[in-house]
Amino acid sequence: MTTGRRRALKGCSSTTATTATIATTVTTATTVMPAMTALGAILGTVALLATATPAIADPSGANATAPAATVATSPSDHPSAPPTRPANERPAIERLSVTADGTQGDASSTSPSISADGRRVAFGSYASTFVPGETGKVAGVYVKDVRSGRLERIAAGDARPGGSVGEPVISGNGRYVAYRSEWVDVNTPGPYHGYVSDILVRDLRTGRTEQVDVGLEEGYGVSAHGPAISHDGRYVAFGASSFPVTPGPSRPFRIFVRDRVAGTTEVVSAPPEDGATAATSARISADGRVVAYQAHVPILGGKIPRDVYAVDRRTGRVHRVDAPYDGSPSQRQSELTGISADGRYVVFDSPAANITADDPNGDGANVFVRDLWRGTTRRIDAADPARTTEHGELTADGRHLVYRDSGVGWVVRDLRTGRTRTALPPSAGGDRAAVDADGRSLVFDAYGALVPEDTNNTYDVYLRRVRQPLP
Ligand SMILES: [Ca+2]
Ligand SMILES: [Ca+2]
Repeated sequence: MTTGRRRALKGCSSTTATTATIATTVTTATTVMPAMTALGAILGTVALLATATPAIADPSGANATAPAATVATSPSDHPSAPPTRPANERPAIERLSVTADGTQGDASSTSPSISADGRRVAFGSYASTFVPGETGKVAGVYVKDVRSGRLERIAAGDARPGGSVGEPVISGNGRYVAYRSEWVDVNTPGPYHGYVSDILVRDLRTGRTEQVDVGLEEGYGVSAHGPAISHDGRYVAFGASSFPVTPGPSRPFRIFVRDRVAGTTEVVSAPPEDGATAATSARISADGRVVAYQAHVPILGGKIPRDVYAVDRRTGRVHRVDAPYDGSPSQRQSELTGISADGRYVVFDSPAANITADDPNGDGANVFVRDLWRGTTRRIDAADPARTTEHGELTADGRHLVYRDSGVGWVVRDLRTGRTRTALPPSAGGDRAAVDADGRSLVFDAYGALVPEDTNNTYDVYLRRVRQPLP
C-alpha cells in the first residue's frame, strides 16, 4: 500500500486522497449512543490494560536474533529500567479531540476529515475547553496536528452574529480547510429569514480566510453547504441553493466548483432531469477534475430516490454512477460516500437490489464501487453476505476500501486481493469514518469512551491506526 502511495505521488503531485466529507451531525449521532456506550466501556477497559502494560517487546527484534556480543548491553544490566514504548510507536487508538496537554472537551466533537499523510485532522466541536478564556460553548472548527498534539481553532461560530461553523474538510496536502459558516444577515430578504451560509477556506500556513461561494449566478449566493476540496486546495466544490430574488419559484440546489487560482466559479451539476429538485453532497477528485454528487428526483410512490452522478469537468461527460445493471429504474435512494484521488472510482451505498445482479441480501444495504473508466460496478458483500455493508471510503490509490460490515465492524479491504482487515468492532464509530491516503489511519467520532481518559460523556474524535493490533 505504501508502494501504491509513493507511485501515486510520483506520478502526479495531486494524486493523494481527497479527504472525506463527514456528514455525521450531533443530532443524528445521538441515535447511536447506547450501543457505543457499551462498546466504549469494553474498549476503554482494553485500552486501560494496554496503558498499564506498555510494550515490552524489543522493538528492534534483537531478542530473537541477538548475537552474543549484544548480551552485555541487554536490559539485564539495568534491571530497574522500565520497558519503554519505542518513540515511533503510537497507540492503536488515540483521542484527537483534546488539547496538547490532554484537556478534553466539555461538549461534542465530531465530523473528522484527515489529510493524505494522516498528519492533520480537522473536525467540528462545541467544546469551550479547548481555547483559554472561552466562556461559552460555540461551534468551532479545529485542526489537530497528530504528530505534535497541537490543537488549533481555525474558525469560531460567534465571529459573526447568530453564527455557527461546521462541515470541515481538509485538503489532501493538509494546508487548507474548507468549512461552512452560517450567520444571520438581517438585510437578506426572502424565505431564509436572514440566515446565510457561506463556504470559507482557511489557509493554515498564512492564516488567511477566503470566501469561495462567490461568482455564483443570481440567487445562489445565500445558502451554500457541503464543501469538498482538491488535494492542493485549488478547487472547492460545494452545493448552493437559490431563493427568489425576484418573484418566482426558487431553483434547484446545484453543485458549483470554485477555482481559487483562476478566480472563477462554474456550475458542474447537470441540468436537472425530470424536475429533479436538488444536487447535493459533492465529492471531488484530488486533481479537481471529477466531481460526484447526489441528485434528488421527484417523489415516486412516496419515496424520494436519490441518484449519484459524476462529472468529468475536462470532457464534460456526465456518468450515472448508481445505474441498475439491467436498465430498470432506480428502486431506492443511493448515498454518495467517496471518490478515489484519480476520480476513476466512485463509492456509494444503496439498498437497491438491482444495482448488480444476484444481490445476496436483497434490499439490505451494500457498498458499491463504480469504475467510471470501465463502466462497471462492484458490490461489496459483508463477511456474512446476508448482512449489510455501508459507508465506503476509498484510499488514494483506489486499492483499499474502508467500510462498515454490520456483522464485523469497520473493515479495510484490499480490493485487488480481497483480503480484509478488521479495524474496529461493530459499534465503535460514528456513521462515517475517513481514511488517509494509504489506509493506515482511520478517523471517526464516537460517543463511547475508547480511551480511559475519556470521561466527558459526549462525542469525541478518534484516530485508529489500522495496522496496530487492538490491545
Ligand atoms: Ca443489497
Ligand atoms: Ca467522549
